[in-house]
Amino acid sequence: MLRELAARIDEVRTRWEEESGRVSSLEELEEVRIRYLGRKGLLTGLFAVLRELPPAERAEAGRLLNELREEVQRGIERLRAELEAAAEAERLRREAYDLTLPGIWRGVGKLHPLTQVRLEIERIFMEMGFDVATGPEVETDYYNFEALNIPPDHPARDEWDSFYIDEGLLLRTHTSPVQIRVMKSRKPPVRVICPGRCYRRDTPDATHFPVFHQVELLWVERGLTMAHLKWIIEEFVRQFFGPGYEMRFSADFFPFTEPSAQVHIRREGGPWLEIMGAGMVDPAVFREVGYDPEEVTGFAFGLGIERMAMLKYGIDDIRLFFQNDVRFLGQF
Ligand code: FA5
Repeated sequence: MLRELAARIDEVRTRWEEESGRVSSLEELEEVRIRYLGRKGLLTGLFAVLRELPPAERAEAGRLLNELREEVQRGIERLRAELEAAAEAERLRREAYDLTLPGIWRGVGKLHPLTQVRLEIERIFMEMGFDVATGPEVETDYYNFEALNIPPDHPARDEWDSFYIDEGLLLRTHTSPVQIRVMKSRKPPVRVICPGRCYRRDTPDATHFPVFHQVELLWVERGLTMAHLKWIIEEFVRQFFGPGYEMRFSADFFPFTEPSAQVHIRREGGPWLEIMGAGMVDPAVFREVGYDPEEVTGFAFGLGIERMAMLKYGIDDIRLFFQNDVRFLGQF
């Protein structure tokens, strides 16, 4: 009886050694465990036989059986540890970042050259003590023309022909209406710049576009003269362009300034380009906004941002700014 059981134990051991050697996953290991140690498992079956042995043989048979059971249990634990370690290593391998792969290039945006130039102009004047003010692009006829001493039939309206929204409402043709809005809301002294977009029925060419940008400047105080105006402009041009540029100051006419001037700039040897209109604020404008022209004087100018950018970067056609070609815009 004992010999018979011992032979079956050897059979089960041989089979176990063979089957456990083939286990390659935790699922298979669990199947093997159940087949040997489960409630109806091979070893459990042998323990049932044990109970049928004569008492004298039980102790020896029990020892043999327990030896096998421990062998199987240790084997299962070892295999489980190995398989879990392998699974963990595989998970780490799968989740690892490959630092040698090239990254995904998202590209970095840049400010439009007109924005860069506007910010530079604002910086220079803010350092000189000017505030920044803004006004609406959709303006009334009153602010765009009438308050600036341009009555309905004035010939200057041809030069500044606009896009009309309805009678009395239009897209502003310059930033000068912001002067009026500022003076009507503040007492002198006033020292502001007003950057913004303007619209005119101008046919596009190398130096004109129907949409463009200006920076208005207005300084009102006691005792200001044309000499102050000229100094401010010269100082600004010197800071903005640096050496290698020339400036030309000549007479002009605007209904809202008296006297009036225009300013041209060129790179040494290049063509002259008009950058601004300027002048001493006309007494009629001061009266319109409730300032006393006997008390204060002032000056103003309207500067074209596109023209400044063209001169600074050597761009010979204004239309390039509005074609939105990043190969062009990315250069600045
Ligand atoms: C004016 O607009 C006046 N408001 C300027 C002014 C302000 C004079 C305060 C006196 C006191 P003008 O039309 O010349 O003036 O325009 C001024 C500048 O705007 C020009 O020198 C030019 O640089 C720019 N500009 C005008 N029209 C265009 C256009 N169609 N495209 C690009 N730039 C333009």
